[in-house]
Amino acid sequence: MQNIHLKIDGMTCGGCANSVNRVLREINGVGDVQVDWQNGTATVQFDAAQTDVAALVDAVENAGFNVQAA
Ligand code: 9UX
Repeated sequence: MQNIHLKIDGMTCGGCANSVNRVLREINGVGDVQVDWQNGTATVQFDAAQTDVAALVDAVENAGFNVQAA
């Protein structure tokens, strides 16, 4: 497992953080997810054999947020 940090714009309450958390956890290979909506960041643990950073970024984008790997 490895960790990636994401910079996420557009999270304005804890519900947004829950949404981001959910879409990331739905991805096979994702382990621990920590989302901080006030700082606009997320740390995602994932298995590089099962998924990749692009898939994580796409999932968050599809949930309606602007995101980039940080
Ligand atoms: Mo809070 Mo976020 O009411 O999509 S859930 S702004």
